[in-house]
Amino acid sequence: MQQITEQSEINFQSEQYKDAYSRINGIVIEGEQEAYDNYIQLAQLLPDSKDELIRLSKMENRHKKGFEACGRNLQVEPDLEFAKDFFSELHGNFQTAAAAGNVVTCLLIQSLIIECFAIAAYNIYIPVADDFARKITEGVVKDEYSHLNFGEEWLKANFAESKAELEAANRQNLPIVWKMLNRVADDAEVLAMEKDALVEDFMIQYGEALSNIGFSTRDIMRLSAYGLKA
Ligand code: Y39
Ligand code: FE
Ligand code: FE
Ligand code: FE
Repeated sequence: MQQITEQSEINFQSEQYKDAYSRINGIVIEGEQEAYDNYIQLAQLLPDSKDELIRLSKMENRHKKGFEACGRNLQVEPDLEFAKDFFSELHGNFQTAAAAGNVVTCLLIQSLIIECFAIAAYNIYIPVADDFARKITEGVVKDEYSHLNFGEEWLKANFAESKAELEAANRQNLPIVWKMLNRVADDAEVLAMEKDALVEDFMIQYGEALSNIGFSTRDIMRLSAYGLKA
């Protein structure tokens, strides 16, 4: 496939690659750190699932260490300041929801939106990654599917009571994902990650998740359309 050709053309040591990598690596390190924090907060909000959520938080901490090693391997300094700003809107919405006890919104933000974003990004990255980062990312993406699955199962079990809050949280947060994707598209392209492929993979994961939770095809179309207006 085309990716094989592209991969052989990638110079992981070029200044252009390392410059773009400093921001993308910063995003994944900060993202994993925030995911760790979010699962600890979710453990407090959902005492019945506390042990499971603490287990997920520990996986996020391992992911962070793995991606820090990827940056070191390429001699790249992650741009964590950029990354904090990159996540600030979703971060703020999660904190507001957590403070209000809106656990459904917290789950939509972390376990659906952010996990689907991670799965899409890691799936698209794996074929074009350097050998070291590919091995790390292959291990990480398997875990991310299990995190998405936690959110799906909980929301499926509580679908009727969660539906209205999910709709509102989707409307509030999905447009933010498109802004984030647009913001990172040029750097992703330098890493041979195509924006169209990221969007496609995200929409497939997110649509499947909404379907597994109990939304109809018609609902999924309507919910997905909020992103497009960003
Ligand atoms: O659950 C998780 O581990 C998610 C926090 C990690 C988010 C990773 C976000 C990846 C976006 C990278 C964008 C590259 C195009
Ligand atoms: Fe993770
Ligand atoms: Fe995760
Ligand atoms: Fe390309």
